[in-house]
Amino acid sequence: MSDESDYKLGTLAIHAGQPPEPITGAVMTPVFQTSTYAQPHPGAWDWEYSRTHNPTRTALQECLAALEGGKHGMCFSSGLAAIDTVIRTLRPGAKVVCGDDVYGGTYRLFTKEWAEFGLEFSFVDTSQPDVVIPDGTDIVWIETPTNPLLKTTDITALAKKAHAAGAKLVVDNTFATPVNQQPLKLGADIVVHSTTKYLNGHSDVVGGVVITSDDAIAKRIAFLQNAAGAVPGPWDCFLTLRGLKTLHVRMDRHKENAIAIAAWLEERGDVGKVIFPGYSGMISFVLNGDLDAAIRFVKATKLFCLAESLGGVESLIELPAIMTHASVPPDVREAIGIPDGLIRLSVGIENLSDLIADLEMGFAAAAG
Ligand code: P1T
Repeated sequence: MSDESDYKLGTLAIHAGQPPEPITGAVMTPVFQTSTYAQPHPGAWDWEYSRTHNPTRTALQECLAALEGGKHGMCFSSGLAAIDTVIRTLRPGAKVVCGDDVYGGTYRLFTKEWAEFGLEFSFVDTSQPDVVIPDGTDIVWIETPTNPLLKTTDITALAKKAHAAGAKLVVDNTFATPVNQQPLKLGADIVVHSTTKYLNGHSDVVGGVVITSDDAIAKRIAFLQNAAGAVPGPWDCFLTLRGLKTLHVRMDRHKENAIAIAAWLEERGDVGKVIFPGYSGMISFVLNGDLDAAIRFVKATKLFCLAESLGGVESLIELPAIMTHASVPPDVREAIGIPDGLIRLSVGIENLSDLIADLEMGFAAAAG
């Protein structure tokens, strides 16, 4: 294709990394459902083995890198596999400063697994402008907005502090998506995503990606992608590419619905607190009432399906303390302000009036 760097995000989502297939001219990137490739001569190959390279995966990687304004993209079999691979580049004694409100599975991987291998993790609220990054830190790891409290961090300011301390800044951009923020352009060194969420957008694939413009980091991640092998299959890459094509359109509608629902929640007397950063489709709120009322609420909605995950076209509802963040110990949850009754909504792209009527059923059930 012509110079992709000139294209806007919606065009890149549909075209980047996806020229027509050269043999047949197929407009859609085929599913190269093969584990291996014929070699014309021993050891002479363009394509060797699908753990190392697969054309469907390459198309997805190039498209995702383009969307984040990065040079290199490496896809993984889940968001956590992508996160694990970035941490795997560290060595015992390395220091990671992590945002204090991150996905429960990320917290679990860091504290229950990697801490056992001599990596040191500390958790701080990076949304505070006066946050200090100690010298000698290797990685600063953030989500912005965070999961589930939707706190936001000034990426540009934090990147400067991280670099002054000798650290790389990693941003998990799953909640915002490149439609709303492109961390590499703001100074971050690495972006990770659970592509399971908004990027694929249809709740039918689990996947992840690491994106960077730093050649040395990319070389190391690509080595580990092949050496450790947590790669996605070609069919999952195809589905994710297909989902990506509508990312910009979906995100507009998620935002439109979420703005209206957040405003509607704010007006209600039976809601204690509404957290909504103003974009994307994620809203967290605290119901006036006890945990049982919150449980009645999440069981009563129909369109808002009671399920973990987020970012699909369909609306989801969940209780982080019992579900996505159950692996964060209760005292830690309390310290960072995740009440047991916090309800997290992933607002989908259904019709707004139906979603509001559905939430009304939740409020009626909560009131008992
Ligand atoms: O589920 P997986 O594709 O492995 O991605 C893990 C992950 C990474 N980063 C963020 C910000 C996430 O929210 C997740 C997964 N989150 C959920 C399943 C959830 O319901 O919050």
